[in-house]
Amino acid sequence: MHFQLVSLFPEFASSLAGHGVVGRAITRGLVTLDCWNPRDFADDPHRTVDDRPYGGGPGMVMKFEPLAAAVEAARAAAPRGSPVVCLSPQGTVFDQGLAGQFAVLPGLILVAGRYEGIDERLIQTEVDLELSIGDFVLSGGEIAALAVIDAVVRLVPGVLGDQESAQQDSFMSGLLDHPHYTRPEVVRGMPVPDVLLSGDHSKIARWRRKQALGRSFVRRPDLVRKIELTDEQQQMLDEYLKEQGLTPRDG
Ligand code: 4GN
Repeated sequence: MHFQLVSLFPEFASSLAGHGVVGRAITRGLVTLDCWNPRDFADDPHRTVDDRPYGGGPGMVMKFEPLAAAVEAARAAAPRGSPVVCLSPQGTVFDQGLAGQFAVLPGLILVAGRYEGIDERLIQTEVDLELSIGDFVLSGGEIAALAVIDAVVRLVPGVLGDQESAQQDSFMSGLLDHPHYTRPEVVRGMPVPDVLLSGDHSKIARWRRKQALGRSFVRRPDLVRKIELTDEQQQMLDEYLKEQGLTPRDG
C-alpha cells in the first residue's frame, strides 16, 4: 500500500517511518510513505503558502495554488484509485471499520493542513473525503494523518505477525480489549486474577471474552449497542455485572 502525505512538515512522517510496526512494514516493502511539501510548489521568492483570510479575523489560511500543485504531484505518484483524504475536525469520524476499507485500497493521499484552515476551493476541487480522528482540534493535520496511516498499515496483510493479528481480530469484533497482566504475580498487594494462572486455556479465553464484553458495556455502551449479542454473550455480561456488583441489565 502506498501513502502520500501532503504537509508543510514532512519530518512528522519520518517519526512514524522510523519506528515500530509501521517502520518495519516500510523496510519490508509492504508499505511506502512519500511526502509532498506545498512550500516546494510555491512560485514566489518567499515561497508563500499562506495568506490573510477574506472577511478578516485572526490567523492565516493555506493558499490554494501551492497546496493544489502538491496534491496533484502526490496524485501523479500514487496508484490509480487512491483517494485524496483531508484531515479536519469537520470530517467524517474515523473508526476501525473505515481503517479496514482503506486497507484494501492501492494507496491513500493524505492532506494535512496548518494555520486556521485551508482555502475551501482546495477541498471542493481536490479532496474526495474529509476525515476526523475525533472531536478535538489539533494545530495541524499531521498527527491525525499519522494516526490514520498507523491504523491502516496494521491491517495490510503480512504487516503483523500471527500473534498480533489474532489479537487484532478480537478488537475487530467491535468491542474493547480485555485487561492484560505480566510478572510479577503480585504488584503492591494486587494479585493477578487466578484464572490467568490456571493453565486452563478455554477458561482463560472465556474470562477474557467476558472482561472485554463487560468493560465495553460499562465504558462504551454505544459499541455494545452496535452489535447483536449471542446468548453466551448475554449470559457472560450478566455474570460480569453481578461479579462487579453492578445492577443487571434490563431490556
Ligand atoms: C484534524 C485536523 C483536528 C483534526 C486538525 C481531527 C488541522 N485538527 N480531529 N487541525 O482529526 C485547520 C487546518 C485545522 C487543518 C486543520
